[in-house]
Amino acid sequence: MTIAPTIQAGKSDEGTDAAVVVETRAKTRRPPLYKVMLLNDDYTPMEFVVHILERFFGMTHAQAVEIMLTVHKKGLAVVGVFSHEIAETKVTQVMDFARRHQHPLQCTMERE
Ligand code: TYC
Repeated sequence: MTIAPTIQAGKSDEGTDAAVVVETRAKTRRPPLYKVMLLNDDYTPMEFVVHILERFFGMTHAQAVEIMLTVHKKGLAVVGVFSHEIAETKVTQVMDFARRHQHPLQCTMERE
């Protein structure tokens, strides 16, 4: 957190033009992050999910296989954490791609 000094003009009844430096704590708030998750289903082919993880989430083939198997066994997995806008884009890309290939794959986001 940075400290931003502000300058306040001296009050007129002080009979001086001296400036006063006031240390003010900057109110910076980190933007919220969102988990993007893939959900398991019984129909989407494993290779298709692996392809999605490589294509939209920049995973290596080995990483993608590992995460796909986690989703397959546990029911879901977090595949990335992003700003709201990027998370929404990822969800849309995955859902559009799955729909175009007629797979029921579901991708959702949730505030961290
Ligand atoms: N359960 C699917 C199968 O056995 C594979 C799968 C994995 C589907 C991950 C969706 O998000 C998913 N073909």
